[in-house]
Amino acid sequence: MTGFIVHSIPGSPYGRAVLATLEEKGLSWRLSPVAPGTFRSPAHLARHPFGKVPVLEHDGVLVYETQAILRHLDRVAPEPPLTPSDVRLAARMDQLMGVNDWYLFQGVSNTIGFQRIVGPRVLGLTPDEAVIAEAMPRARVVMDELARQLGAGPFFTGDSLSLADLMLAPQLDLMSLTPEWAELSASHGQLVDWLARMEARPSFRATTWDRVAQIAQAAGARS
Ligand SMILES: N[C@@H](CCC(=O)N[C@@H](CS)C(=O)NCC(=O)O)C(=O)O
Repeated sequence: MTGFIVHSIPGSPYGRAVLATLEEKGLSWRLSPVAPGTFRSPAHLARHPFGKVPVLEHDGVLVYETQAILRHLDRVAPEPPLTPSDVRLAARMDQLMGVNDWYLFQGVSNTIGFQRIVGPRVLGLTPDEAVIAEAMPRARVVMDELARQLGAGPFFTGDSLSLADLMLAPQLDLMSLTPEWAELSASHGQLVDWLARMEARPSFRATTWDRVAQIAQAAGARS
């Protein structure tokens, strides 16, 4: 199989979901780092018309939108399967990937995670406490629902790792770096244990923010 190129940046939870999925599949990949400030460059807009990361380049095909990328990887490299064969569990996986995009990322991790971690670390911004406080009720709803869906686990769709775990873990890993995590996770021990198990996987250890930053530095960021 020809190589996989991932256009992304260190610290991107969506980018990490793609890299961790490639690792879980045992596929070799190359990072093409997108330089900060160049998301709207003609070169990057040609890959992603909405100016975001990640973008997967494989076999002459460009795929953007993380859900599409993960499903593409699961089709082109079927082993190990990361979509449950049971249709009810597959529906749960799809639902959770939607929850990740519409309720965990939008309004929670792109707010609390950005204000606390990404903004200060990448852009030198000071957290806006009012914006964080306003996001907390949404964060509590998301955490309650994720804990309910996980149940006893060990994974979101039961006994086997799925694309839902690989999408959700990078976002929750970012959230776990914030001071708000203590309150948000206090009554969700099983979710905390699941996150610890995900972070301990070789695929996650190989794709930490620091590790991807080292790879990006070696590759040299470009637009
Ligand atoms: N729906 C997109 C979301 C991608 C996304 O928002 N990526 C963030 C980084 S994690 C980004 O590109 N942010 C830059 C920006 O919004 O300008 C996906 O699933 O890939």
